Amino acid sequence: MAALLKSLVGASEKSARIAQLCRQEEALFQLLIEEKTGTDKNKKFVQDFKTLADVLIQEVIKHDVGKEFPELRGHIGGEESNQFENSLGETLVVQVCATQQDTASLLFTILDRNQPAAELLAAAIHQEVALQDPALDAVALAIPPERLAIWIDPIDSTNQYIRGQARVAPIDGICPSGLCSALVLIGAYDRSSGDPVLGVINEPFFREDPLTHRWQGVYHWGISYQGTSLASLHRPPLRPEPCVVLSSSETPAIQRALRPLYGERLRFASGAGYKMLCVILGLAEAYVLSEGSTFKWDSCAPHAILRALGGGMVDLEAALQAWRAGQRGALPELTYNQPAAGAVGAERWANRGGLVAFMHREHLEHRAPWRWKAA
Ligand code: 2IP
Ligand code: CA
Ligand code: CA
Repeated sequence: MAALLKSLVGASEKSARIAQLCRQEEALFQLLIEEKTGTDKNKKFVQDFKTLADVLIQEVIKHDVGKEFPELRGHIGGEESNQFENSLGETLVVQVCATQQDTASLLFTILDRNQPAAELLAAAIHQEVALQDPALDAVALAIPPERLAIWIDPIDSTNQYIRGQARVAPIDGICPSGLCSALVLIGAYDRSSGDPVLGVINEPFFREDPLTHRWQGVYHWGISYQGTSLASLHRPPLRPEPCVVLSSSETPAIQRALRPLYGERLRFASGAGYKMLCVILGLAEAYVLSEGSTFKWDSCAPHAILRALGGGMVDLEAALQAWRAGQRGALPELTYNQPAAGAVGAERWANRGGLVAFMHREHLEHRAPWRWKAA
């Protein structure tokens, strides 16, 4: 298990470096920011490049983890497909090739013959990531990889990633927007039960070094399997004045329903993964989302960490239905192995009933959806 955990953390570190590189290296940065000043053609190309950063990172994770754990091949899914349409309308398959040079040649054709960009990315894709983390080495828990499958969100909060605001003032520790909400999310779940088992959240833009202006990242992980829980973080306490974090596009009805319970302590932030991380870190007691705008790849990793720390993530609609039917026992936690019936495309994997992420069950009981007057 330690080997799989290390492999996923290593893959998240490599992903974070690629995400940082695209913002730090001039040749790549230009591709990202052209959107603000460029012509229509550039706009289209930048649109492509955003997608390319996502697609590439997902392929790197798939490649590296699949190489180490052949049992997982064919069971690693994510937000992106590896079919990528370039600015000329050609469909190309993005993949990690056998050598750095081959990858660079493939990227050269994808990136409109931009050699410096292709070489920088290929070098980052083929680099070795050495982890020095005694806490990871100490993990000894055997979970057969053939029982697991993986969901990847290569970059969550892509809009904030592209916008790239480095200095956004946090409100009680929570940044309403900015680069800090761009995260790499890798979650493993049990193929047969669908329960989340292992999660890694990487924050590539955790801190900017004041001298070098280079970004420093940080990662968090958690495992919850058959009664054993391990995590890189401690369970945060339930504060006497809890707060809830919401999407800035959350419906007015939900905001009105929550006001009596949280008073002024309603916080707003970008990024579904970031809001879940806020609950994991104890910056918010809950994240409530009333719409089906997140997907399995958004919630799997944070959910696994929440469970490792004694929290959870429930389907909001199912929770309301259960309450109305008088069932107050087991909570309808999200699961990860079944596509939504009748849906097509990405929608198959949407968390269609909305969700509530929480750390303390007693908090959920006291301020739960069933106590919302207007909901
Ligand atoms: C998005 C991203 C958005 C979020 C949306 C996710 O994923 O996390 O920020 O909306 O639900 O699907 P909001 O910020 O309103 O919570 P991606 O960036 O990967 O498309
Ligand atoms: Ca996402
Ligand atoms: Ca994404």
